[in-house]
Amino acid sequence: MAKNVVVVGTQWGDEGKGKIVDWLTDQAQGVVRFQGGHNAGHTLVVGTTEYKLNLVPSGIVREGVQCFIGNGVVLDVHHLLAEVRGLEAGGIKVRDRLKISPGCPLILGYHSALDRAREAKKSAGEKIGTTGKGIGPTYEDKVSRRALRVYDLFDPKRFAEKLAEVLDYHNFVLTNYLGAEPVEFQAVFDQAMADVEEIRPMVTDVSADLYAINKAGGNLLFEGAQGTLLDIDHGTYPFVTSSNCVAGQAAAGSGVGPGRLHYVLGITKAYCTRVGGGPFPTELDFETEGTPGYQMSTVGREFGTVTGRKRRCGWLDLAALKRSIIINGVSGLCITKLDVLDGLTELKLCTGYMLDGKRIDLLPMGAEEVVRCEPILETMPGWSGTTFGACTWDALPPEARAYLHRIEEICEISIDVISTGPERDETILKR
Ligand code: 2SA
Ligand code: MG
Repeated sequence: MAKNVVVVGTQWGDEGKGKIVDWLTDQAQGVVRFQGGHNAGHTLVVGTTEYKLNLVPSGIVREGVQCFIGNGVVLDVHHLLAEVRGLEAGGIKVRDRLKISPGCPLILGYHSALDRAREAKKSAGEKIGTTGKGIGPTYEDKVSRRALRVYDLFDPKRFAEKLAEVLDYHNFVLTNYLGAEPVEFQAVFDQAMADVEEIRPMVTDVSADLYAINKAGGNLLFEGAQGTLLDIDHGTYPFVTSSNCVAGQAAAGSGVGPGRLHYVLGITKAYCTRVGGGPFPTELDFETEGTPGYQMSTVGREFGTVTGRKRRCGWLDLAALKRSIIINGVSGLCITKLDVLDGLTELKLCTGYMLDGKRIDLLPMGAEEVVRCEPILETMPGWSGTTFGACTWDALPPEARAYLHRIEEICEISIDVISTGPERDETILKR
């Protein structure tokens, strides 16, 4: 029987989902993106080659695997085609393996203009720190039913009419409210039309295709982007992205019924990072040499893949992780980048918070309360040996095993996979 697996980030993104999706793709016939857009940055290492993907599902580096961009993804066609060409120049066949839903809302020039102008207008403490790719404004258009979608590209007359109307509205906002320059109709229209013939052969009925793969006994992998704590509903609102990043979105964002999601793998980095604004209860100083935060930042090479921004770093937050496990229905965890903690004399785990004088065990909803959370930290001994590249559970130092066991105990979940390096074989399958 087909088995469909959803891979989601349980933190603020950058948990190392790309590597795990690539590793699991060995067992899958289709890999599906179901939310987000080219704000995602997924890095994979295969042999000596490093791939950085934004829109193309991480399954693409395995020959023969079909890759799908579901209706839940907001699509910058121009960016996608550049990514496709880049991969093809590196010898990877993409076009006959990549399928795109006709229902994806299009990211067009005015979306990034709006995104950047909105951020510029905010005061320092209010800034979300978006990637500036137009993600939020495109989801706004989708929800307010004025978005142009992929299928609109194939009817230029209708496309032009809709574009004129929507641009009229957005240019009013850009010039009158945001104090920015208007966006020219012709430039947006011409660029969209220039991409039409290249994208057309890749557009298919994704929901039906995924159903057919399952019917033939094939397995699907759903590749989440960003992370649960950036989810538009459940994250640290308003410091979130504009899509649902939780596992349930795999169904709505691709047209697969929720009964066909069989296992949810929650990807959790052995510490926490966050890029952009918003509360982060376990945040550490990551700029002073010799501190644990500095080690996370430098050894972990914590820079945004899309924007190059330095990621903020902190201890693993189990009160936040527990919240993620609940809302995703996580079946098992995969701990990544354990090796980054190698050599620290002691480690801390956040087991709950003090909020307004009371102890709580779960991350509360929305930024306002999270800002007031004081983490309750439990100290554990570090390990002196290395975990880098370990391929078996027994090869891990006892203190590393104790750290992992403590996570399982507090979160009442099993760790099924441990990633100890970027390469495919630097992975421990625990159960
Ligand atoms: P947006 O652009 O509207 O989605 O930004 C809203 C918030 O979501 C965060 N966000 C991310 N956080 C971590 N990783 C992401 N992808 C890139 C990466 C980010 C980068 O893999 O490193 O390169 O900076 C990602 N995408 C969005 C964002 O920081 C805002 O806090
Ligand atoms: Mg990333």
